[in-house]
Order: sequence, then C-alpha cells, then structure tokens
Amino acid sequence: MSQKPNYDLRTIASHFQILGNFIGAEPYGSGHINDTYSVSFNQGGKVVRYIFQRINHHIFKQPVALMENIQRVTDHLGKKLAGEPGSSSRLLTLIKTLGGAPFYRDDAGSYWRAYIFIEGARGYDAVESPAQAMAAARAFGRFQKLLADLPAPRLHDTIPDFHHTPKRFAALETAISNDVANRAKLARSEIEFALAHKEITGILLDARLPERVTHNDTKFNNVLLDEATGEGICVIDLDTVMPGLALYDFGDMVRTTTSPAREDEQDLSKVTMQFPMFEALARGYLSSAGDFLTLAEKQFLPFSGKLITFEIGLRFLTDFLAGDTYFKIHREGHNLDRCRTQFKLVESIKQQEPNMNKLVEELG
Ligand code: ADP
Ligand code: GN1
Ligand code: MG
Repeated sequence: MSQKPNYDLRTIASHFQILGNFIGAEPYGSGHINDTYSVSFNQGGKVVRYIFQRINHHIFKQPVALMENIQRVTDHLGKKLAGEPGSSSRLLTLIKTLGGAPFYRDDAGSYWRAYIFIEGARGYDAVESPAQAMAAARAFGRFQKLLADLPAPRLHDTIPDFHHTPKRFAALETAISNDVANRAKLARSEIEFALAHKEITGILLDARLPERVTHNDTKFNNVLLDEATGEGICVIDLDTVMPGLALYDFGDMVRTTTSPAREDEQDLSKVTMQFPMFEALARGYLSSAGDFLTLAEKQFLPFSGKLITFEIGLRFLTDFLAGDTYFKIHREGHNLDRCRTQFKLVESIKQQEPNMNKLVEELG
C-alpha cells in the first residue's frame, strides 16, 4: 500500500536499443511482484510500445542468474518457433541494452529489463469461458513441450523450493508462532483450516514424478490470449521458469482458471471450482502435453489443483501474519482475503475430486 517511487523511465529506456523518441510511460498490469510499465516511443510517426519491468530483487535474489534463464528460454523458444506464422507474438523478446546485456542496472541498484509489447492480445484476471480455459491450458502445455529439449545445463533455481509445499507449511507454522504483526487472532479459522490439511502437503513430492522445465506461475493472467481468435498465444512472466514438476503448472491453472471469482474476491459465495472449466483445462493441457506426461502425472492432475491452491493459500496466510512483506497489497487484510478464496476453492475441489478423477481417467 506504500507509495510507489517515481522511476525515471525516460532515462532508464535510454540505456536500451530502442529507436525513436520517448513519449511516455505508465504502470501496467496487475502482477503481485515486479513493477511493470508500458513505455511508448514515436518511431517515424508510429507509436510503438514496450514493456519495462523492474525486477523485484528482494524476492529474486539473483537477478543476473534469473535473466540468464530468461535469455536461454526465450532463445530456445525463438529457435523452435522460427518460421511459424506470427511467431514474434508467440514468445517474449528481450531488448538488449546499448552494451548488449539483457538487463540494465540503475544507480540505485534496481535491475530493469525491456520486452517487445505483444499487441493484439491480452491477459485476464478471471476466466470467463471454458474456451478461454482450454486456450490457456493448451498454451502452457505447449510451453512445457517446447522446453522439454532445452539443452543442458539445468536452469538456475530462481527461488529455491518454490513449490516445496511442506516447507511452505513450515513457514506458516513459524509465522503463527512468531505472530509478529499480532494478527493470528484475526485468522483463527484460516489457521485451523491450514493445520487440518497438513497431510496433503508431501504427496506430490513423495510420488517420485519426473523433473521437467516448468513455468511455475501459470496464473491465468500469465498467458496472453489473442483478441481476435481467443487462442493462447504467448506465455509471459518467465521469472520462475526453472526445474519443477509438470503438475505445479497444471495445479496453478486449476487454482486460477476454474473459479469465476478473482483471487481477492470478498464474497466467498462466488468462489467455486466450475467443472466445465476443469474439463476444458484438462482437455487443453492434454492436447499439447499429453504425449509426454507419464500415467502417474496424469492421475495426479486433479490432486495438483487442490495442492497448489492450498499451497498459495498458505503463502497468502503466512504473508498476512508476517505483516505483508512479500505480495503487493492494495488494502488492509488483502492477503487474508486472498487466503480465504484459496481455502474456499480447496473445499470446492475436495467436493468434486471424485468426478474430476473420473474425467481424467476417461480422457486417458
Ligand atoms: P508480475 O511478475 O508482476 O506478475 P508480469 O510479467 O506478469 O509481472 O507482467 C505484468 C503484466 O504486464 C501482465 O499480466 C501482462 O498484462 C503485461 N505484460 C507483461 N509482458 C507483456 C508483453 N511482453 N506484452 C504485453 N503485455 C505484457
Ligand atoms: C505471484 O508474479 P505474479 O503476480 O504472477 C507469485 C506466484 C503466486 C501469485 C499469486 C514469484 O505471481 O507464486 O502464485 O503471485 N509469484 C512469485 O497470485 O512469488
Ligand atoms: Mg504475472
């Protein structure tokens, strides 16, 4: 809720290989982590936009390694998509600095990167139709498939143990016992809910599933849908692309792309796992990822939705108890509201899990 510093985007942009005259910059998007701006240039009478991002280096502690990952991933995608129609809109393209680096470090120590702005497509904070869910899942599955043959070495872990649910649970236990912001009393039932579900936290890690290159933050607004066709054209937000389980990605799709409500909805009656959305997700994901997934991975698709929704709920609750130090908040109690929607969704998934499992078995 703190006032955003006023960054001088004109000066920052002058360090990148961008032609034309700077017109202006405005904050853009609704991400919880980085600071994102749309920056416009006049290029021979035409207005051309770029996305500029200040990397949150309190969260991503090794921005240089992170940018190395993104460079490798986007180069690989570029090679694989070369020649496809509209391929330049199908992947993020980094703009280099004048010195040829993939990021610029300003005098205050902030790390900045710039991307070509993908025009004619947009992200959504809440899903509106099964067709959108299918398009998003197909795009994320394709993303995993295209990266399956990324040459060695292994990508850097930009946030170690990012989806290690038992460690996320332990962090919550610590936050409860420290109660630094004296807020545990405001979250009694959420704490009780979290503690009552401890037994699910280790299930995926114990299942010995294969490590893959995964996105790890497949929130619905991290894929841009073509405004004309609805196709999921570009997967964005690549900070957490690193080794992981395919199911982390599918689980986060279920978390963010089955309920009609936004993540911070205060009317919990609106939060529900809509079965047609799950079916569309499963069909879309299997259409692009089905040929490389193992049987065990497929069998865990519904469970992964429950687990990742629970895990992000734990993280919102932990941050609420710790005094809102991680996720950007825009109102008092914002992280607690977000936690409540996650736990409500876990309940809804639990009720429908047998049907979800049946569907996945039928889809094969
Ligand atoms: P965060 O990590 O904070 O979520 P994102 O990388 O997801 O940041 O970017 C925030 C928003 O900016 C996205 O939700 C999307 O709407 C928009 N965005 C990001 N990159 C691009 C791009 N290359 N072209 C168009 N829009 C973009
Ligand atoms: C953050 O960056 P953004 O807003 O897409 C978070 C995800 C959470 C998500 C919850 C690096 O994603 O892990 O699932 O918020 N990203 C990081 O909305 O922690
Ligand atoms: Mg994002």
